[in-house]
Amino acid sequence: MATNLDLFGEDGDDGAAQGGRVALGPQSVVLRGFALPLVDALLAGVDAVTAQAPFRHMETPGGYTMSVALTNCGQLGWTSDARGYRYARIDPLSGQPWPAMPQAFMQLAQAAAAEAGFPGFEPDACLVNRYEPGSRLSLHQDRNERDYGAPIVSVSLGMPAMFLFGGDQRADKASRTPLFHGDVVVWGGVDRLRYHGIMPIKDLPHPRLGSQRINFTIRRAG
Ligand code: MD3
Ligand code: FE
Repeated sequence: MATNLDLFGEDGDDGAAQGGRVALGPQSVVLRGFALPLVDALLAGVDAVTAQAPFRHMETPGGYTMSVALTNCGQLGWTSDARGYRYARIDPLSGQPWPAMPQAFMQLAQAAAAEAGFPGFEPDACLVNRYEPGSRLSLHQDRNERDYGAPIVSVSLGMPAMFLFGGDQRADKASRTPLFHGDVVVWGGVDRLRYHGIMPIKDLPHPRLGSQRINFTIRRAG
């Protein structure tokens, strides 16, 4: 019997059922459904953040507009413009500090990090991404954070996405793993600088969030 959801056809490993643990690499793991008990509080947190710092499409240094819309909360927020990528204390749109990190984000991130073998995680930044059908994130590394010793915790809500996980070089072959509403992924250690991305999002409307996917990544940036 096929027990796993097969939303993506033949070439994806849909992983374990809800509640499972799927290793993506030596020090990265998908915690299926780990965020489900906290979804109400997490969505209230996203609403509180975006009321103060709305989603916006940033420009890349190369002159493109990102298809993913983003915002931030916490002491530091990731921004991109013609001058480059960086973390900043002030939201360039409002001229104000980024909204505080909701308590539920912090609580979930610390619990997930500990569960994945990274106790004592003290995040200071959270990048919130919003995908609409067709939005994608091309292969990249996350290297604007000061200390690569800290893990990154990611929470997926809404429509599913196909996550691409490559190696330490852009040309390394990437594996594909679907991420579903409520999944939490923790990346650290030897996997921290691996290339990764998100394939164009299919329009499979989610009962709670409609035609969007929200992903937020909780980090130690400073
Ligand atoms: C693997 N976001 O915001 S989360 C990003 O679903 C980003 O929105 C994707 O890549 C998303 O930078 C993927 C997963 C993620 C985040 C950081 C990583 C995977 C990572 C850092 C190192 C290795
Ligand atoms: Fe990334």
